[in-house]
Amino acid sequence: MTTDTLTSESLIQIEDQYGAHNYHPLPVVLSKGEGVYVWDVEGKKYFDFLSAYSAVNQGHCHPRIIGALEKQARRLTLTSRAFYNDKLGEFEKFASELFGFDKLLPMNTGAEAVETALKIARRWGYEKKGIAENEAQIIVCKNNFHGRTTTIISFSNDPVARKNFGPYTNGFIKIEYDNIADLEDAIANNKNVVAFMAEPIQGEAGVYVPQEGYLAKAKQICEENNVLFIADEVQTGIARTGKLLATCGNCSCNVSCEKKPEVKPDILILGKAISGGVYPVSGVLANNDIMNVITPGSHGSTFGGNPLAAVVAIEALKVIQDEKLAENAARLGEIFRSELNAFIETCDLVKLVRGKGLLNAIVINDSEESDTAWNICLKLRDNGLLAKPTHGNIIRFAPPLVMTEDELMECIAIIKNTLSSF
Ligand code: IF1
Repeated sequence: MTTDTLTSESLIQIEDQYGAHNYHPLPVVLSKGEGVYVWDVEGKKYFDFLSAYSAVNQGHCHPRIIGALEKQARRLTLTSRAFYNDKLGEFEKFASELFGFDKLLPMNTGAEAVETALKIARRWGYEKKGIAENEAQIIVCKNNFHGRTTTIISFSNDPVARKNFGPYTNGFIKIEYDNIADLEDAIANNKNVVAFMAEPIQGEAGVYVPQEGYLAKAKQICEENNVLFIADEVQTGIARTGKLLATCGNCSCNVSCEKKPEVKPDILILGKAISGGVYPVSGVLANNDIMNVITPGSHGSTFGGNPLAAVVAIEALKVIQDEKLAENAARLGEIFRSELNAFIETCDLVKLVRGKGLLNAIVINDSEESDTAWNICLKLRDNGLLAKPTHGNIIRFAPPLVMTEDELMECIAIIKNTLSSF
């Protein structure tokens, strides 16, 4: 029995039998992707409106990124960091200069990069800020999503992500997102705070965009209290929200934007689309006074900084710049939200639409426990568009940033027709 003759149904059954049940995917089995499109095993074509959770911002199987992958894959894929390789330095230089930091620490998954940032912040707290050993506190936001490791879910308040995975890692203080007073209080009441970590937009929580100026004010409070500001841009970064970075400090990218150095994080976490979804690549960027607390042998990973990841990431970042994907995301995002806002005036089913660039979501006018959002996604699938609810009644819409205006208008029509049919 070879899988290329199997139907979607039989492939789902095989996964059900032999695969751990750690996901509940929408029932569609994809076998091909190109740009904004994916095809299922029966050959049906869909618009991808999730982009693998914002990992394929450059579109599926971008030829330039695949070309870089193929060329390097025939030369050298992995050396480990026991030896140097000829691509890592180029990637570290390219990324450090593009995002405006002294150094990059390369890892593989977003969660590993988040863990790396937490370790750097803690060690910086002990060795530079003089916090007593093992007393470091890191402030995080309620309804955060930073990954699935034991430490990261230790500061999650999502019972599904946390239940029965204890004992949990200590040293985290939870505050309300988008609440400056909470941040000020947490810092004032805890002398051992070394860092504040936040997503510039809370993706999994339902694409919560904080009020204008929140990040800048948070950064300023951190600066005044010698607390590191850590931005988790694994999902919001790499042009997804209409700028190279959602925090968009004074980096050197060529995306035309007002330079707002006050929002520049002390530690920047990237993942997902830094590789265009072609290969697991993540990383942490910081300046020397912070990054140099990492000394030989104090952190690493087998695949972190491998030459294949390096060339794929360089090409994926160049595609973002060359194809002006941040500008495209900004422009199409405006169209998307204005079209959907006009539509929901006439549709009781949707309470609101929110987002930035091409990271958007609609809130369905039903309870979190209802399966309305799920059923809408099933109907969207039947109508040729793939999306998935985040929490209960919220559907995230995040197409690849290479989408054209015509394609977007086609998707908006599918969404409107589907919602109207409920
Ligand atoms: C799942 C969510 C999105 C992230 C931020 C770190 C990570 C993620 C801001 C960890 C990963 C992924 C993980 C995936 C689903 C997806 C997700 F729904 F879980 F929350 F995108 F919103 N920081 N997000 O969004 O990166 O280790 O996965 O490479 O775990 O179900 P990772």
